[in-house]
Amino acid sequence: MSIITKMILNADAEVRYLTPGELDQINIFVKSSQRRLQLVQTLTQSRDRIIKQAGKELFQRFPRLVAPGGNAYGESMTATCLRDMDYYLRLITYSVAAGDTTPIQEIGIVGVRQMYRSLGTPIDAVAESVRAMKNITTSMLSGEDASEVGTYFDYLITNLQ
Ligand SMILES: CCC1=C(C)/C(=C/C2=NC(=C\c3[nH]c(/C=C4\NC(=O)[C@H](C)[C@H]4CC)c(C)c3CCC(=O)O)/C(CCC(=O)O)=C2C)NC1=O
Repeated sequence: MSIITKMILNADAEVRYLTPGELDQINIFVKSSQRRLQLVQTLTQSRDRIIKQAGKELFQRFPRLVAPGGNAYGESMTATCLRDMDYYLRLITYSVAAGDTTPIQEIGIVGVRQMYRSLGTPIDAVAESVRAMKNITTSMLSGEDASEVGTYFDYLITNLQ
């Protein structure tokens, strides 16, 4: 759901027209679209580097994850862990495109706690992997791009803890 869809649903639920404040928000969203799409492109192009580096930092910090008995132990489990990180980075790009946290929330947060519990995956370590991706990503960017993408990473991290 984009920020515009969300506003329309909210207004319709209250059987009212869009307010001047909402129109202002749409205006800001539309004006920033070129920058945001460029940002999505940058993140998409850098995904391998971001995930590889963040994975390295995660396993250095929590070596027990990849030690015998750890949830990401063994080549295929480690690859699945990195794949989950890729999933989350992809959801971040959806939210940057939509200007809204809904994609992260609906695809990546609802039900995920229970799922990771049943897999024996420590969710705090998943949150840590997202934090590592955030640090790498924001260090590649500047200004509005860094702060915007940082907001979505923070939203995800908070909801994974
Ligand atoms: C886009 C929404 C979405 C998410 C989030 C998702 C996650 C997801 N991660 C899974 C497994 C897994 N996830 C991990 C991840 C990790 N283990 C660790 O120790 C680390 C902390 C962490 C990496 C940061 C691992 C190792 C498995 C395999 C566990 C197993 O098979 O026992 C599985 C089980 C099925 C499978 O292996 O594919 C799902 C569904 N799938 C989705 O469609």
